[in-house]
Amino acid sequence: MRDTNRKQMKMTRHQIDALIVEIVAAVLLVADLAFVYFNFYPLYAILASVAIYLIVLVIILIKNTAFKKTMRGVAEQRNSAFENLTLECVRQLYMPVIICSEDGKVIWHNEVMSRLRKGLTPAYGQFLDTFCDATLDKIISGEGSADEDSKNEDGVIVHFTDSTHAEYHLGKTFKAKAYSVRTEDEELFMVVFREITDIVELNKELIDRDVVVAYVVIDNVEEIQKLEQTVDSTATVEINSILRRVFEDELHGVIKENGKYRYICVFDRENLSVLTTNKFAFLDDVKSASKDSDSIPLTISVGVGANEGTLFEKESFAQSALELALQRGGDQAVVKKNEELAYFGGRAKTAPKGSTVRSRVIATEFAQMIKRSSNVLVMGHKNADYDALGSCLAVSRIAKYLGVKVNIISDVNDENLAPAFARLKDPEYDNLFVDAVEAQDLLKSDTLTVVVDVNNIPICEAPDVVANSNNIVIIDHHRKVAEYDFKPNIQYIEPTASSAAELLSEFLQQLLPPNALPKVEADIILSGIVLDTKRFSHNTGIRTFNSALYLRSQGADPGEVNEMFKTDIKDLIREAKYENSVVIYKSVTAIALNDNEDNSPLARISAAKAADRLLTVNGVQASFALCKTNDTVFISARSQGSINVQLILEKMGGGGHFDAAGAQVTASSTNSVLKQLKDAIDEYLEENK
Ligand SMILES: [Mn+2]
Repeated sequence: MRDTNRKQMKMTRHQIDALIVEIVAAVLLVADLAFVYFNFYPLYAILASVAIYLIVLVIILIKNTAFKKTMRGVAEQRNSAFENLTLECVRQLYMPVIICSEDGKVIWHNEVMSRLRKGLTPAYGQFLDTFCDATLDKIISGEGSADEDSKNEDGVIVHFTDSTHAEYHLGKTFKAKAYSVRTEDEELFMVVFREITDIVELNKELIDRDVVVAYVVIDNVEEIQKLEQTVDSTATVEINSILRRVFEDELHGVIKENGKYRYICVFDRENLSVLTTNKFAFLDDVKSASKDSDSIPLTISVGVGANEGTLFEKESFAQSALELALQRGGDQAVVKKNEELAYFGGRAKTAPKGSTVRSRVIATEFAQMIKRSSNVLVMGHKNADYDALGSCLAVSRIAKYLGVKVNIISDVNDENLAPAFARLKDPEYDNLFVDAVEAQDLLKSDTLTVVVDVNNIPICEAPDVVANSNNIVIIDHHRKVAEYDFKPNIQYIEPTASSAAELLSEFLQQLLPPNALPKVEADIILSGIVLDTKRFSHNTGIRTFNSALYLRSQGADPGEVNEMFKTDIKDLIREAKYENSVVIYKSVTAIALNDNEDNSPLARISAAKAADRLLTVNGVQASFALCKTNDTVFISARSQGSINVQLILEKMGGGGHFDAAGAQVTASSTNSVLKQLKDAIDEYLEENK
């Protein structure tokens, strides 16, 4: 580029010279003309001047041509020197180089290329793709390049494919890149092959020899300690030696203690298959390390980070795999490889999915407590509902399975539970239900008393029985209201669970063999979940569906469960009384009144149902149903989740949950209570602006 510029500049200077010469010649000519004209004949003057002008022109022409010739000569000399040099470089280059025509025919190749294709030289006139696994077009476009981002930058991976002389290039990998070379009349391509065999092999070896990181924890130590059991120290020693055997002797890796009951392990990726093919069998060895049958067996969870990448990335993968193993209930291994997850639950049986470590540990402890007792008494709350009854039945089934005598304290004449009791016709249930008085007679020093679906002892079915018991277990899903003046042996209170039936279903799943739960019990337990979740629309989590799935697998029939929820005509009329009096208050709450109710225990239930139904009205975030019987007004409140009805009714002496609460007020008319309620709502909305 710069060369041509300079050339152009010189030519211009030369033209200026010529111009000056021409001007001088013209001046001379005019002077000469004037001289001759005045001294001789005009004809001579014209002839002489034309002659002089012609001579000048010839001189200029000759000068110009000579200059151009010289310049061309210099340029030509330089070009041929460069061409020779370039060709020599390419020829001697250690990399194979081929020059092809546009259609991929070999025109020229260097010596390295001929050495590479020994005995086949020259390949002139052959098409590139007859001895190479890529066409010229593919190499030019960079298509199929290993790295899509650096398309055509780095070249295309190719192999020489001539089978007759395979031994000279077998297994060698090249990256080919094409450069366009333009001559005057055609476009040629110079293809340069860069050998990357070593890099490919090294990369493969690196991946093979790549390490994986694993975390191992003894997952139930904390839960065991919460139950005030001591951790079996001989078992922990035994587990330690099992882990060393597996990770050091079998996997030839490294294992280091990384906190209490927690280990970090590093081993070669090629050994990971040792673990996966026997499905982490050592999980079972660990479980049997706790030989003392009286204690809860220690179990471990394993998280393996088997992704490619830095050690740091692998460690964080191992960490998240471990968390997943723990969330899924522990006693299992999770291998995380990029987006892929593999679960291993030991050989003996698969770990129950969805439930927590806590659920599993407590179920085991609960079963052991039942086994140590002479008999079991189980009860729900006063005015029991399906959740309470279903949970009682679940506990009784566990006790029966473990061979321990069991009774449920319940009012068999409760109208509200009639559809359920109507189903328990089997003689097996004849002597199962007792009242609070009978229960007192059954209470012995080694009786286990189980309270389900309630944790506030004064409102349970038989508070006196609880007060006189030595061994108490409380299983509930309501938030804990108060501390106890006694110490329950097990306190399993999980406010995140939808229902007590959900928690007990997990226990059944863990403690009972498949198909040991009678269909009728599965139906009633499922009805408990259906009731408390308002048909799976409230407080429903993964564990809720997991429990429902289990109950369904044991024969629970949603259709028959639905039958139990059917209202009779009296209920319908009772509930209809609310409908005429609905008012929307403060645009987000709905209030309904029922002024003339008979003094039936069903009155409160009708209020609850009315409040439930009001919540289905568009825009209503909280609902209140007021029901008057004699001198008492019952209030049932429900919330969609944004307004805390518990706080509102607490202002009126009531209580309950965030989304379901109740109160009873002594009053002669609903109107005065309505006024109080509106004040409470105002106050709450003011406080929670
Ligand atoms: Mn409940």
